[in-house]
Amino acid sequence: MAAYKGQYRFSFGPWNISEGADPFGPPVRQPIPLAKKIKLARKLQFELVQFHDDDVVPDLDSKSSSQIAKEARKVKKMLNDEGLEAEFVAPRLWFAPETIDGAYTNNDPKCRRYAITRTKTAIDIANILGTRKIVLWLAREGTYIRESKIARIQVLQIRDAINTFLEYDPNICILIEPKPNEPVDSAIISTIGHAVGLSYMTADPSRVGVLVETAHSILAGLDPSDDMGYALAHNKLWSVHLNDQGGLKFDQDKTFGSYNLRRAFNQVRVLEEYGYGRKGECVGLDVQMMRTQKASGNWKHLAYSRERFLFLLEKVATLDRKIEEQLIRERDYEELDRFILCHLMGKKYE
Ligand code: GLO
Ligand code: MG
Repeated sequence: MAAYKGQYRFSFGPWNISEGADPFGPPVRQPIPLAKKIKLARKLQFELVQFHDDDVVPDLDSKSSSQIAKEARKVKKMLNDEGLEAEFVAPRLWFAPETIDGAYTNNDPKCRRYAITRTKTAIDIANILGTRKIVLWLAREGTYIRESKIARIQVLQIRDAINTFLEYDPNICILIEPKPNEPVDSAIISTIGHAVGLSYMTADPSRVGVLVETAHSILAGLDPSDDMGYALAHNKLWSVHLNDQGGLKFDQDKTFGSYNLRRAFNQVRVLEEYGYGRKGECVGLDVQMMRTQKASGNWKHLAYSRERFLFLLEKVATLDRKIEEQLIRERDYEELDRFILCHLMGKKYE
């Protein structure tokens, strides 16, 4: 298939410009106000912003619905003023005391009710920001010890929660963002296969899709471009979180392509060649700068992830398909391996 140079729209979330706290140390940079982050997005040539519900309205749980609507409208105005759009809203279901042991799958029915109500508020915020996309990163839907919950029940609890949201707002789409572990030991919807399977169990599978995050696929021991291909084959790849990850460690959210350029190339390639972005899907980044980074350089991980995506797009467009096809026909994969590496390294192949 001939490479098609698509039009891509990029996005990131306010949490991608962080203060650098980790479980072993305090913040190392001053917090940046949302309005400044939104301006920076514009400056870095991003066109959309991703949000948690409480990125839009801080301390959400303590506010009335009219106060929430008022604050959300202010953020919508900030976006409008910069010519930006919201890509999605994600309910943050892992901070409140009610979500200590899970949200939709909490063993306590009161806590499950909290999670449903909180998600409906996130949907209301999404409507004010003008996006139909709701991302569910199912952070604590899983177990710290196996015996505390039963997978057979948890799956159906998540399905029922999703059905409630589909009914609550007939316009929204749900994007499931799976991750195999962290913060829980074992997540119940741990891979893209699980998420796609779950989407078909819901009341309206045409409104339930997935978001593939590079690091999450790698943490599951899978190849992110294969996960993207799988979701594309189901017409369910509605967003991505590009970043990078050095194997089975904590979730590193490194700058796209910084660990494994070839793996990044294959992600760009599958997106470019199979129509991603042509229906308005975004190239979302979920990258974190290194803790060592000084505040003055707090934009580099974002700008350079975008730059690398565009660079790899060129690599996709200039790959000599005839040589590739011939090597595949000859089943000479050792030679194909060398051909791809020469191409990525900018070496003449002969
Ligand atoms: C963490 C997730 C997280 C989500 C975000 C949006 O591992 O990647 O960053 O993407 O909360 O739902
Ligand atoms: Mg993510």
